[in-house]
Amino acid sequence: MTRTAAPITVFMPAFDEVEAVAGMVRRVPAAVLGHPVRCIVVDDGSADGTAEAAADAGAEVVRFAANRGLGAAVRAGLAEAVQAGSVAVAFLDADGEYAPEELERLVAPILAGAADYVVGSRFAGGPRSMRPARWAGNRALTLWVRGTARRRFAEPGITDGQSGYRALSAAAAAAAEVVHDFNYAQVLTFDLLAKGFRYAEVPISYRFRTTGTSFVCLLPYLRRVVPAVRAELRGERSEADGLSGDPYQELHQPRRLHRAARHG
Ligand SMILES: Nc1nc2c(ncn2[C@@H]2O[C@H](COP(=O)(O)OP(=O)(O)OP(=O)(O)O)[C@@H](O)[C@H]2O)c(=O)[nH]1
Ligand SMILES: [Mg+2]
Repeated sequence: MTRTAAPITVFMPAFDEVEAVAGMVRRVPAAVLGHPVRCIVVDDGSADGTAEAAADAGAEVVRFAANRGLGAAVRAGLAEAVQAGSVAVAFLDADGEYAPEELERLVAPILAGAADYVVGSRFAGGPRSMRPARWAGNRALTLWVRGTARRRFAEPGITDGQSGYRALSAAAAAAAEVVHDFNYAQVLTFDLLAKGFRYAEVPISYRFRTTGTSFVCLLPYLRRVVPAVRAELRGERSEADGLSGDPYQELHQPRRLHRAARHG
């Protein structure tokens, strides 16, 4: 690796994940494909010591003073990665469901110049342990996302609409807009497809969380997600969601806990 290699930034949105977050941070590889890897935890107003555990494990921590939602956390992580001049940015849940060791799979198509937006698919043949109800919900929602992407954007290849493991090129990260604070899963995909970024999928492993509490509850989830997807497809941008004006405004609000060097 040369001293001048631009970093890959990996961030994990985390809300009350104290049991899992430190282990996840320690599993992030120090370098991938010749690029140093920066690890950031975006702490979404946790009250259980998540931010401190992440910092002690060596992550940089961006901390919201109060809980804002997964979409807001991902927006802030993307902005932080762009500001740092990252060659690629990846993000994954902090709850242990996805494997930091698989980072290279996600960023390789981006570094090879073959894709701008890579989604790790849990339904592409990798080892998977998922509860039946969650499997059914994911399959149904994926059919919706897949059909919409095919009709609206001529993208037929989506097999996992809700994956929590994704990677973006520097250009895609700079252009990405997450239209609501609650979530990013579907709206980020439609946003990037609408902007012409190249989509790719790679198989990943998955195992359902064994710690913490899930944020997904189907009906309330749909009540928030469906209107946001409609707004995204209509091209609407909401001031309340922080999408007008300064793209870095998210970063001016969170409090930085402290920075720690992860490797020594
Ligand atoms: N619960 C919750 N999680 C958030 C929030 N903001 C960020 N997160 C983090 O976002 C990630 C995804 O949330 P999860 O609750 O795991 O969502 P999920 O993976 O779709 O659902 P499960 O499969 O049940 O874990 C986790 O790392 C959370 O800690 C929030 O406002 N609420
Ligand atoms: Mg999860």
